Amino acid sequence: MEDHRLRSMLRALRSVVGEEHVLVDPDVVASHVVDWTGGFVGSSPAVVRPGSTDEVAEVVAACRRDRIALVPQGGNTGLVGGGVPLAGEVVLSTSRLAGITEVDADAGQLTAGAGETLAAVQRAAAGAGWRYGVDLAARDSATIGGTVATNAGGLRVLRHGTTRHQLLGVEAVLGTGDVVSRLGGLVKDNTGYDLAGLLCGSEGTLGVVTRVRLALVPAPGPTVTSLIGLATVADAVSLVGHLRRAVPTLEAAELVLADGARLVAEQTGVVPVLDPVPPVQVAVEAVGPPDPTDALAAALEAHPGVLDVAVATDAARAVALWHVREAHTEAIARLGVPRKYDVTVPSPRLARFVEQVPDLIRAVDPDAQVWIFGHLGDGNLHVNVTTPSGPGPPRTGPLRTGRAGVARDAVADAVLGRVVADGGSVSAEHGIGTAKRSWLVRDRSAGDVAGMRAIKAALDPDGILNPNVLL
Ligand code: FAD
Ligand code: 2HG
Ligand code: ZN
Repeated sequence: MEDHRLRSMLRALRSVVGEEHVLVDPDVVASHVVDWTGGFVGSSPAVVRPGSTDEVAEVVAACRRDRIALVPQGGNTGLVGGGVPLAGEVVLSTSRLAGITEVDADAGQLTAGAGETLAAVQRAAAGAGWRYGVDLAARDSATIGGTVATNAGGLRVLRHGTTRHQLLGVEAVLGTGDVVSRLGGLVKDNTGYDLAGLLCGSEGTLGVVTRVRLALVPAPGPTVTSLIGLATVADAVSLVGHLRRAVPTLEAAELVLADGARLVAEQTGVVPVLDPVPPVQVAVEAVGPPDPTDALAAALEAHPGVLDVAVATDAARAVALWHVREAHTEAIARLGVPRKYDVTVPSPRLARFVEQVPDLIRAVDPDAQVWIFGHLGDGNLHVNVTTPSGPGPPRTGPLRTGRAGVARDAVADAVLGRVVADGGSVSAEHGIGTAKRSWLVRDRSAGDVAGMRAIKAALDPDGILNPNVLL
């Protein structure tokens, strides 16, 4: 950006949010221009931290006037490069839009600022005798606004659905600068387009979410967590189908494979709970009332193919059982920058996919190490690929789209091509971001994409919101 344009932009931003909330110190800005994996690195002249919805609206209006692009950023835990300013955009941090402003214990709802962490929302829900239905390992850093922007999934989708299913309303500033706000918590509200549902999963491309109204679920009673050892993924798929029928309060059913379990043990020094490590493990959790422990035990007894079982009925032991699943992302990150493919595969094809994908990957990258784990209960697999020789260079600029500009990536072709052929989704829960932008047109129809472009043009006519993401 030319000097005079930069100076005038900084002046405009400072006049809205105050000098101390326009960060320009390169050491401070540095942590905002790289993603959690280290695979996407950008640059930015400034990080602006508005403290209210009105300030967000003024920032967006000022940027629109001067055609300056913004990248909304919450906890920066996203895994598809969507919060990284790859082309020198200004970062709009939601860190000052925090706070739980209302908890309605009778309705089982709360209102939170977009910058509040998921963990804080979970605590506020528990404090009111309820639970927030979404949970994921990045809970202490991921913001509630980020989870809405990405329609985050996580560990309890099987029972409670994705973030979209908890969302009753949002307040947001659109790319036009207009503020939309519907936070009354009406469960039934058929007054036209569902803007909250539209903004959910829009990855910061249509508006900046500033506050959200969330529905809560009943607090859990007695809880049982179990790690189940099996011989094959096909056995695991069939077991989960069986458990869903036999234990209706099943909340989670998560897949772990033996090499991932061993990696977690090596990298974290924590001895595996199931030892010897079985080829496949499924971590399940069910909640009461009534106490689901006996129903789970009976269901496991009746099912062939179960090799080993560990059970926890207290919270500390449950954390120990969950470790092998939850520590995967961290353990893989210690090997270097991974390539991540977050996909849904239809249930009848899932076992074959897990069996065949490592060979498909190694056919194009013989040195690749392949790690597969994920949310078996909803068919969401995480395929992570690392290379012993270390990662390639990080992505430092936006991907050009259009046939000629699409960078060929043989590993992505192998994994995502197979997903599309199997009738799955190239993004289950992390979003398209910048990482899978070229794959949108291969997954969604031309009509779908045209519809999305029309929505983008209407709500962000100058294309100033997250220009390197999604479309
Ligand atoms: P960011 O990373 O800051 O941003 C993500 C995207 O949302 C960007 O496109 C950004 O521009 C946009 N955005 C952020 N805030 C706003 C806002 N207020 N308004 C508009 N746009 C906004 N994800 C899952 O779905 N399930 C999991 O199980 C899961 N587990 C994870 C475990 C680990 C260890 C890690 C590191 C990540 C995991 N994630 C998971 C990914 C990540 O935590 C989620 O995508 C989360 O929703 C991102 O929230 P954030 O606040 O960090 O968003
Ligand atoms: C999980 O389910 C997250 O643990 C992260 O979605 C997945 O690291 C990944 O690929
Ligand atoms: Zn996940």
